[in-house]
Amino acid sequence: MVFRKLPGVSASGMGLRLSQKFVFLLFLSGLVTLCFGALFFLPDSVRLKRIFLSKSENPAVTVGSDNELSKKVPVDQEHQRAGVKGGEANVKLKVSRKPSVTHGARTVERSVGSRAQDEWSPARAHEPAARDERVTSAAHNGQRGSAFSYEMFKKCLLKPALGKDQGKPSDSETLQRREKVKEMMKFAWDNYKQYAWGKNELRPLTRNGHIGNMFGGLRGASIVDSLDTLYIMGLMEEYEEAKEWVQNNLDLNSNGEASLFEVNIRYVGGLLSAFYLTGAEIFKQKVLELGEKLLPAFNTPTGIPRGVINLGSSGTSWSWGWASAGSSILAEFGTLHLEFVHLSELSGNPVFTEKVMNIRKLLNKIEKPHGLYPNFLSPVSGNWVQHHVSIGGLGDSFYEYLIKSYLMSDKTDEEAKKMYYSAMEAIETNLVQKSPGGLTYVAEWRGGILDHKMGHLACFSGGMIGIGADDGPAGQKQHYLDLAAEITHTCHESYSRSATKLGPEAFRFDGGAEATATRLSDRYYILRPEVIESYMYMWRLTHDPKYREWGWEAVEALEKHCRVDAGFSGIRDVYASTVSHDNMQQSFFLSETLKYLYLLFSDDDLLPLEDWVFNTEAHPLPVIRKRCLQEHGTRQDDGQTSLE
Ligand code: DMJ
Repeated sequence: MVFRKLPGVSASGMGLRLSQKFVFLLFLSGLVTLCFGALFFLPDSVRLKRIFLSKSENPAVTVGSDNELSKKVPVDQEHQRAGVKGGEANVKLKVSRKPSVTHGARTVERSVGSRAQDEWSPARAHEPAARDERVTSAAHNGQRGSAFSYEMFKKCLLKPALGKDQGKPSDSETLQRREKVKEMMKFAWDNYKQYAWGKNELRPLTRNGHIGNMFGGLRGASIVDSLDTLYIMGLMEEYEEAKEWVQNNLDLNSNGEASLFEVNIRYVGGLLSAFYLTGAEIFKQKVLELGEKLLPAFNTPTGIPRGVINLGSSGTSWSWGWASAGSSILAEFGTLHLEFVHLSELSGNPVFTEKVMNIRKLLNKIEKPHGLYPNFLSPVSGNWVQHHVSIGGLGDSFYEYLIKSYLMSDKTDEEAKKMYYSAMEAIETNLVQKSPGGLTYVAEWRGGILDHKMGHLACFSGGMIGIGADDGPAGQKQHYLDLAAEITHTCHESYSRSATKLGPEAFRFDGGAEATATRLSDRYYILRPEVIESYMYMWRLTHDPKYREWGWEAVEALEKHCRVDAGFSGIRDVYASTVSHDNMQQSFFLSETLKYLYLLFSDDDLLPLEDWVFNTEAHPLPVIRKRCLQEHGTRQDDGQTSLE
């Protein structure tokens, strides 16, 4: 007993008064808590941490279980959430750490018709190197199913991926505009290469690279995001450099904490589309390896993944600290379907499809207020956490993936179709508004109260509603096309009402505002694609020349205000005629903004919409024509990886 030796302290009760003992005990327990808490901030590799905080998995829990995790260990870490269709850029965030559990899953199957095509080869057009047809996926643990054949896949496309002449438009003005966009891509790429090679994004003012903390230690986000854009633009030298970097330098053995959503849409989406367009085996190998690393995120009581995952061997996952009560975000867990179905297609392993079908099953079953899907859901209880509904940030790409799942299934995924059109009906009834000035917009909904605001992110919805127009309830096609055109018009107004002719992050329809930002904090533009994305779809659907004109206005504005000496930069205030740059060339500028502009000025046969759906980062993924693939013998044991 250390106190016995202290001078003036007796052994019996140590001579301390009761209140002194209490203060001392309080101090002691505080010290112990502090030491224990400090363990969480040590790197995973520290032995002490592994001893005290073992990341053991919890036993399996079935879907819909309400069991709270007994081993929950809350701790906060700083995280940054940027560029999520469901979130704001450059906001410092906290995540709370929790252990994971496993859950059951289900296998589904689908069959479709198609037309074979074997007279073309995009791989041959742009990819002189011989393809390695080895099937690496079978070597992965726990995988079932047979080999994926790239040749067979190509036969099941209706049209050549790159069109007759790489989508070259016949009129000279459009061709010139397309060339301009290609030059912008080359400029953005060259500067990234010169100043930020291997980092995630370019900082064009300071001429250095940005790594950030969204990708869990993965590097080269701009490279992976650019592969398909370079390829379709015919920038083959640059594409080869990018491919070589993926081959030699894309290290997936990182041990950092990543956004599941961001890694999925940029890395998984980018690698998948690069593989489907080129047939280069390296992309398939990498994407299957990465896909497996994402699976532990689904180990929750409900199978709804958490937002943050450790890409290392622990596979531990967390919810974003800023999300109410440890919830998962609709736009994050609802934006995995397209990529995961393709991971199953390529690997022959049904587990990826099972994971996303399980999410869908829960969403289908759960009660929805007024038929709407709130943005926050508990991955533990499977219940909504609060009633904020938005087709912009936090909700957006969930709706996009419903209709695109249907289209990507060659229109066989009836469940996705039904969910999409019911959601649309609820959105129209509850959120779609007309401003006093006659602009149609989609408001946000907070427990029944409307917030008359539309985010830049929500502007993708013009294109989404447009591509969904064909397959809605009978007699609704024109209605949906009109709605799509009206929303796209409103988003264009948000651009044309600013000094720079670029749109703000959010614009409002209250207090006299009509499609303008009323708050200083909403005035920035970070090279986002959504408005241009809608122009591209609306052009393809209507061929109304105004969409190409609007796209060209955007090109001119980007050139004038965002182009700097060493790349492109976002701006802080679209209403200021003297701009202030944010020093960031976002990777989605190369993967989305410039790609959609290039497609807008190309013929429709470049990545035809009959064959390709774009993931939310604009990475084209092919429609899966199950029956055709079966007829051509793509697999021996079909049915393990598809939807019915
Ligand atoms: C991109 O990463 C994707 O479009 C995502 O869905 C939303 N945010 C950015 C672009 O704004």
